[in-house]
Amino acid sequence: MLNLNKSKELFERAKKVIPGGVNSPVRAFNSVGGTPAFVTRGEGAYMTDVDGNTYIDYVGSWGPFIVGHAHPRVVAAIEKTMKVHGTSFGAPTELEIELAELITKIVPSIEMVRMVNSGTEATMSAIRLARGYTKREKIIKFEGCYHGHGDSFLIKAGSGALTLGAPSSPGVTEGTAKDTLNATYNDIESVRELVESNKGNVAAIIIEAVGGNMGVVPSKKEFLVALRELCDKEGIVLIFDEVMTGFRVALGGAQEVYGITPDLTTLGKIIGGGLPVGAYGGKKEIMECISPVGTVYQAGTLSGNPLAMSAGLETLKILSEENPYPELEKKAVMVEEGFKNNLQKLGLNLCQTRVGSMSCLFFTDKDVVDFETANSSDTQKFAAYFNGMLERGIYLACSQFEAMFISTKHTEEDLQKTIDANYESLEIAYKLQNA
Ligand code: KE4
Repeated sequence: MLNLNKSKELFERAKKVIPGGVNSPVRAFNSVGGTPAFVTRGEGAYMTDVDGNTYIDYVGSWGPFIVGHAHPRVVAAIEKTMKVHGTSFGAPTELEIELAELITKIVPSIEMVRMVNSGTEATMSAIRLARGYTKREKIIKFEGCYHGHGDSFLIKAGSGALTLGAPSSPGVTEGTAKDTLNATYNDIESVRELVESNKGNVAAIIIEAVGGNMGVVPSKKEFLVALRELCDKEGIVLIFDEVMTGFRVALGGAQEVYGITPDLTTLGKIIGGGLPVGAYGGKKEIMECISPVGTVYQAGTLSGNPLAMSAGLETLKILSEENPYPELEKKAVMVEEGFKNNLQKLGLNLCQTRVGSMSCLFFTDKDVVDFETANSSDTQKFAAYFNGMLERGIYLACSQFEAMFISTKHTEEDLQKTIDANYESLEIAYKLQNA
């Protein structure tokens, strides 16, 4: 049994002053049971908790740490900015230009980009921009996709909203909800029906080209092609929410993997290198509708602050210079094959999905292609598996409806240890232990 005594004490203390003891709901371990480990150190592929337990980390702060926790170059960049310049001025700085220039160089569809402080701010701003640009009201999202906690998105949402049983959140008014239409992922007919029944009034379609918030659910290429064609035909703004996939599944994100050009892209996680950064960008013609050039308003006290810019800039420089994607692919294939062999040995038929270094093991024998099939997973068995892995020093996302992230810092030894732990934890989850 893991010694989590100090975490237990801290959790009780936290719950007195923070709702659920956490500052983001999914962290509370509600869907897997037990006490969340309170972390005191992250380094490379590892995290250590207050009781001294060290884990191989496959959450990476929910995606940002593709080059590992506390990468020496990122730490040095943050230290330099803090010591030489400062943390925030509320005035323009050269660092913002550098990060914007690098993003627009790496992602050709992004001609201009605006920095914000989270993925939620990025997606909220992108749909406001699309509505202002098209003068239309409705947005189409996909059931099971998660675009942050903006009111317009908390209708049949994924991630923590799904995990904690409130995909459509209380507090979102009817007035807001009526302008959000939900289609079925990978089902172009469901999109066409909504477009037809709201002819001329759909401002944007927003999609995670690789769903990462109902577990990992890749979209089908032909679906995205049809989506692009439909948006072109109907004058709808196509928004790729690449907060999770940006710089993750390829340097150029999911749009590079699929070869589809969105009109707007939202970013987050990796572009902050572990500090709070989000961004939205795309066609100049659309982006110039944003204040102060245009009249669509969006602002932020700490947007583009030099401290966060330096962490994100250094992370993207490392990814651009080192091109770790072939290596990440090899590591991810090793884990996928190892899990597959374990499943065969145990006589289990579970669905694995993966795009690049983000993957998911679904506790269902269905082929997971959308929210409904993802939701057929046995979350009780996932919880038993999760705790088996945690006991063995493997830190996974504490929900069936999240992703497993491999970083440049995971070693082959780490991966083999994970594969071995996967075998034993599946035995526990399915009560297959040899007598
Ligand atoms: P943030 O506001 O949490 O920075 O980003 C929201 C967001 C937007 N779009 C996508 C595709 C996302 O995955 C996210 C946030 N992802 C979740 C993890 N699935 C954040 C973890 C959490 O909520 O604690």
